[in-house]
Amino acid sequence: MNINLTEFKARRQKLIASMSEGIAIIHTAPEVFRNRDSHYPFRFDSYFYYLTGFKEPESVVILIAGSAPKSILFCRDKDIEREIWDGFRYGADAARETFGFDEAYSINELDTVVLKLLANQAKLYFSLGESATWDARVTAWLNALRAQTRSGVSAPAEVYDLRQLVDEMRLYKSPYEIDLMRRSANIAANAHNRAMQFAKPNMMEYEVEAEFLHEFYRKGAQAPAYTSIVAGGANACTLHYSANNAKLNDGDLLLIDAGCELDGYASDITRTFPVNGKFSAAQKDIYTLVLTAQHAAIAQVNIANHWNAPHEAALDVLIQGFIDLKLCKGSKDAVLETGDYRQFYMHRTGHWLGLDVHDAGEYKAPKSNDTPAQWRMLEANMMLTVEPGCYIRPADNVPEHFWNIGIRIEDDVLVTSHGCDVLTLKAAKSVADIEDVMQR
Ligand SMILES: [Mn+2]
Repeated sequence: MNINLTEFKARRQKLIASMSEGIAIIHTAPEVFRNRDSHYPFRFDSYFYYLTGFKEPESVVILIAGSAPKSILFCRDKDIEREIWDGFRYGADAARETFGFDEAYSINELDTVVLKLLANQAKLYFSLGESATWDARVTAWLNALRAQTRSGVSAPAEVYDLRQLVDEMRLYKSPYEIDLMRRSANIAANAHNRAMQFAKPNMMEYEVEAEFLHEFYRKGAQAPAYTSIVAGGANACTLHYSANNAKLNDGDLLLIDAGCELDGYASDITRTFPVNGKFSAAQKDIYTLVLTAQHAAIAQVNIANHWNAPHEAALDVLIQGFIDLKLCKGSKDAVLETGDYRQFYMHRTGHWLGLDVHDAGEYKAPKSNDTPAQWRMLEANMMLTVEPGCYIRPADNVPEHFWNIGIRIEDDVLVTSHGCDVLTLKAAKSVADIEDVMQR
């Protein structure tokens, strides 16, 4: 296995530098039973993975800041008997060497070693509240140290949320991360094109979903980045539709929100296309509106703008369109003010993207006591999605030819020093390109 040692070491060093003093404890995710003897596929914790590159369950990394900085891994023992059943494990020694830690121990030694490491540290960085099990375990360690006060041992007096420091780091993607995310985006974009070529009237939604799994796995992605939404016709108006078990009707649209995870990094793409390969007039009206809104939003992704500028641009286009198409009544300002547009567009226009599909990072700049929080400025190497949509459920105030049209168009966008870079352009998007791909 090829580990980018420099990358992961640099992340740990950067976090240690921003801690300035104290100790950080970061555990990976628990294994979860699906049913008797059978686990859900294991997915490491994103914070733990970000700092280690280590994918095995039952692992903890401890970082020590200050005059003698150190990174220490705790992991499962080498165990030939277990490896016969479950597969390869590094064991402490090989993991230390391969992943570039200063020290490594068996996870079975954590409770004893951690007390020595925690003793007399001023600050503890930990994701308090993330896991009740770990909260209790860390609390027990702190109490064990407090019980030794009379022998001159002290427990950390201050506990900080580790995530605040790491979230800021995760928000800015390194060249290594950008390269991975480009590859993740490419796999997903090709899968969307594949689905457009595959889908036909009278197929089931899950048949199209299977095309995504096929394309993801054969290109080396380890998993879908989230539960794929494959929503034909009216199902597209259910934002988090996941049943994927209905028939695709001639004349309906098919909305697919699907992306993959490659070495931990997510892609997140939505495309909407006609099941029979040809947009109807009403479908084309709404599709063109959403696409225009998306173009307007993407045009706002640059370092001169704050986080909310793309959303505001999309909303401006959508509201004008809703008025023109007689979906909303009144002036643009009035529709914005009353929020009447929410009948058709009820979500925001994007989110950060990275290890998590809804990635870590604040959307507003830290507030001080006297100024309210402001949307943070976009900066180079931030990665976000741009995904306006329009969902029209049957209603008395809606022209009937628009009923059950649900459309979302979503791309993954990197903020650059001179504008932005859309990573997912390969997935057909214009009416002409979609109809063309579907002909082939
Ligand atoms: Mn998304």
